Amino acid sequence: MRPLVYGLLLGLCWIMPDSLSAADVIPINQDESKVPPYTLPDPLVSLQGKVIDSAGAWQKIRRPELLELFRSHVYGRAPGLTERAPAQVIATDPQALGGRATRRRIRVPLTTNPQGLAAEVLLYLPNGAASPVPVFLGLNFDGNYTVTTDPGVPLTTRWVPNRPKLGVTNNMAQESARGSDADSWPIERILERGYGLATLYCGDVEPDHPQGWKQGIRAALAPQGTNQVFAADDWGAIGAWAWGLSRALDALEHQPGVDAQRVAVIGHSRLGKTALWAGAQDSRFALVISNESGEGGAALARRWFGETVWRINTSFPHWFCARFKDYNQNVNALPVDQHELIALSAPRPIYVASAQEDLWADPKGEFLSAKHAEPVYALFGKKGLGVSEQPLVDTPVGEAIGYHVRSGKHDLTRYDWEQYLNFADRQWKASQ
Ligand code: GTR
Repeated sequence: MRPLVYGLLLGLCWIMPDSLSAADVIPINQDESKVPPYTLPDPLVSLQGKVIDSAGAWQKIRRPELLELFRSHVYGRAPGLTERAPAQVIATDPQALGGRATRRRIRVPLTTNPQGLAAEVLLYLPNGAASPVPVFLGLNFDGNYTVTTDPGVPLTTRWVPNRPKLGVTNNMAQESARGSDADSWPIERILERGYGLATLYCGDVEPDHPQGWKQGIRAALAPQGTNQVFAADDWGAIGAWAWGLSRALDALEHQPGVDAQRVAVIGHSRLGKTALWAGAQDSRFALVISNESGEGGAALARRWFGETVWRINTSFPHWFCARFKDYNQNVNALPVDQHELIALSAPRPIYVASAQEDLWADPKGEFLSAKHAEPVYALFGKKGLGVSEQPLVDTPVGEAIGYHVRSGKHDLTRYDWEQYLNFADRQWKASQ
C-alpha cells in the first residue's frame, strides 16, 4: 500500500505506516459544529446498575470499581508497593537561590537495590518559613537541570529526548539546555508565595519512547526483565510515571520542612495525564492539577475533537496499557470516560486548565470533563466549578474544581501557576 500523507495539526505531516489501511485512520476534527452527539457513562451508576447516592457508596463501591476499570482498560496496573531501598538526601544547600531557599537533592531508589534504578527528587523550600510548607510536586520532561539555572543541579546522566535547538543530541543532557524549561517552573515565585517545589525527571522512572521501558521501572520490576511480554492490562509509561510520583511523595513524607498532608501533584500535557492518574489512585495527594492534559487526560475521549484515542495510541504506543488500543476504532465502547478520572480525586480539590489555541487538547472537552465530575463532588457536599458554561478566556472559575482557559498556546506558563497558587491558597490557607 502506498503510504498516505495525513494532514496534522500545525501543518505537520505524518506518514501512515504501511501496516495501516486508510480505513483504520480516525480523522482529526477541530470544527465544533461537526462534533456528533455522544453518551457518557454515568459516574453515579455502578456496573451492576446500582445508583450511587452517598459519599459512602462512592468510596465503597464506585470508586474502587472505576479505578479497576481505568487500570484494566486505559492506564494498566502497577505492581503493588514493592520493597525499596531507603531514600537519601545526597546534597543540601541551605542558601540556594541567593539565600532564599533550601535546596535538597534526594535520591529515591525505585527497587530494593540502593545502587539500582532511582529517581532524583529536586526539592526547594522557602527559607524562614515558620512551619512546614505545602509543596507542589511535578514530573519534568527533560531532566531536573532544565527547570532551573541553579548551577547546583547537575545534568542528568539518563536518556533524554533530543532538542537540537538547545544543543541536545545523542540523547545526552547538555549544559546548553540548563534552565531551558525554567519559564514553566517559576520556582522563586512559588517560594515567595509560601510553597515548596519538588520535581523529578520522568525519564528517571521510564525514558519516554517506545523502548524506554527497558531502561525503566517496568523492566526493573518485571519477572522477565527486558524480555517481558506485557499483558493487556499491564502498566504503560503513564502508569509507571504516576507510580514514580507516589514514590516521590513517599520520600517527601520524610522531609523536614514539608507538610506532606498538603502536597499538590501537578503536570503539563502528557505529564498532566500522569498527574491526574497519580491523583486518582493515591489519595495522599491533597490537590491535583492538570495543565492542558488533553486526550487520555482531562479531555473527554468520546467527544470527537482534537486528538483521538486512535491517534494517541498510534503516536505514543507506550503510554497506555495494550488493551486501550482495543478502543482505537470504537471509543464509545470504553467502559469509562475521562470525567470519571477527574471524579476519582473527589472530594479533594482538583484544577483543570486549558489553553485557547490548544485545540489538539480540546479545551471544551477538558471543561466538560470537569463539569461532568461535579455530581461526584456533590455527594461530598462540594460545589465543583460553580458555572454551567465554559468561562471566557483568562477568567478562572471554580470551588472544589478549578478551571481556566488561558489565552495562547499549549504551554505551562506563569499565568497558569498564578491560578494554581491562588487555588491552593483558597483551599488551604483559608482553613488554617
Ligand atoms: C502531544 C500529544 C499530546 C500531549 C503532548 C505533550 O504530541 O499528542 O497528547 O501529551 O504531546 O505531552 O506535549
